[in-house]
Amino acid sequence: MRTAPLVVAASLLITTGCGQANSPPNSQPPNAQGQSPAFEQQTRAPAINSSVKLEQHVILDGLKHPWALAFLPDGQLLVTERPGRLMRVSPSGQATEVSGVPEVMAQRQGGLLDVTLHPAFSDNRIIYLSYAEPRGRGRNGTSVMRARLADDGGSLTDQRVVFRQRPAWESGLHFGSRLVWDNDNRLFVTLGERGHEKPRQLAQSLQTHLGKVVRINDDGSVPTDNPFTDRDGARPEIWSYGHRNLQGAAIHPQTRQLWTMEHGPRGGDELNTPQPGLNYGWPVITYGEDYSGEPIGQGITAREGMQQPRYYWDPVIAPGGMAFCADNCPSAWRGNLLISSLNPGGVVRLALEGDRVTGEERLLTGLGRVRDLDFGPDGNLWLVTDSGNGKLLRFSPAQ
Ligand SMILES: [Ca+2]
Repeated sequence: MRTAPLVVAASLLITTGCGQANSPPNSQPPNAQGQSPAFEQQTRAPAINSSVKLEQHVILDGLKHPWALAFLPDGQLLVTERPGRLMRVSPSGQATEVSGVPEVMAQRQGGLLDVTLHPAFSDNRIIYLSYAEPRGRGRNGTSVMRARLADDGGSLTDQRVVFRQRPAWESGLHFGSRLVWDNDNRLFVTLGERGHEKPRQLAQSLQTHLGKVVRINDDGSVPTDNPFTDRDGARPEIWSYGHRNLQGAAIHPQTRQLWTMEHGPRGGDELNTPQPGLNYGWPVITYGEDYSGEPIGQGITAREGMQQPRYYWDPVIAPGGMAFCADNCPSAWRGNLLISSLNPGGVVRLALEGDRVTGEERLLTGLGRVRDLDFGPDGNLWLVTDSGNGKLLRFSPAQ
């Protein structure tokens, strides 16, 4: 157990939509040449500008590569740090380490990743953690642990691993792994395809969990209405497939549909609304190109039976977490989707009409790498920056 020094909240007024903290979206040429969107405004939607005045509060600094944040009902937050710490943080920045987290493979992109509360947390105090789990012989894979947060908030008890991505792989790349609950208290887990050439192909194989969205019950069992429960040889946890590395997921506040963000190749980040049983194309179809400059596969962007992304970015935004602005967030952003960006950094705001993107704004780009964000019960925008001196920041509407 460790108590971090109280950080005096430092405030700074930022007006979004103008000044140096922002840059116009879509001002750079695409990486991949000769590719065309499948429909109008599938990429490079018109630039929009909300000019919301925000006050920045530094709640905590000195965090080691924070990956995720989650709000507790008492107003405190849980924050994961990728090297393997779970912190409980008061709104004023008093931080205490929570003991009992799983052993993690803390190398490259691996480590302690997402955290979410059980839908009935107020009654059962159960939380879920996703992480890169060492599986022996140099291999690892994404796993999900459920555990009870002790009444004093200082430790985890009753730990149980409820999901293991299979097969394990010798890789430090592409773990996913955002955790979100659907309307029926089933848990979506987003899973990467482990990054290398061989496992990449397995994003198309229903016999593996690589490059998939899976859906499980709160005890890890398989919901009977999952799409592949009757398919011979298919992993029954699979919800959708053909994904690359999804680190963002959220449930739409009105439609209650799952929305996801995934890291594509150079020039191919995607926004999707994954439907049960459907194929999202990776690595057969994709926008963008390999980091070597070579095409991915045959270099095609569309094929029958494979779903188009709702929206894509070339150049990329390197998306982390995402959150919808529902009812108590800044009114200029109502109904919008906010996405954290690792590169170029800051926050990407999308205006939506149904599931179509109608406008894009880049906010707070001066922050650098932002790994996760969410709107708090206070309606403020909270986020964590990804570095060895990572920060937990709160942005309130300026008075
Ligand atoms: Ca895709």
